[in-house]
Amino acid sequence: MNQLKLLISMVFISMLILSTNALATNQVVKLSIENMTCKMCDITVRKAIEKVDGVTEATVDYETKTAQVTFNPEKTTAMKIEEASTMAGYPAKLIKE
Ligand SMILES: [Cu+2]
Repeated sequence: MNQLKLLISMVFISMLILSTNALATNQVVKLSIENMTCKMCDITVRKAIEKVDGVTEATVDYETKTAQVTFNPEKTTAMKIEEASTMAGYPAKLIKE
């Protein structure tokens, strides 16, 4: 009986690991964005970030001067996303959490 329980929990744990790995293909980072002076700026920043190959989702918040970006770490890096925003005129910095 105990062995059965052990087996079930092992199967459960391996399933959990597999599903975590599937989710881990995408990474989410938060960036602080400088130079945004009006509501139009967040659209410009979002478009610049979305152009980066590997970015799947970007939301830019003008009020808090931050961006939340979801990307595939196999295709791009947080640094490239920072660069894209910076090149568009809005210096971005990764917020470490
Ligand atoms: Cu603006």
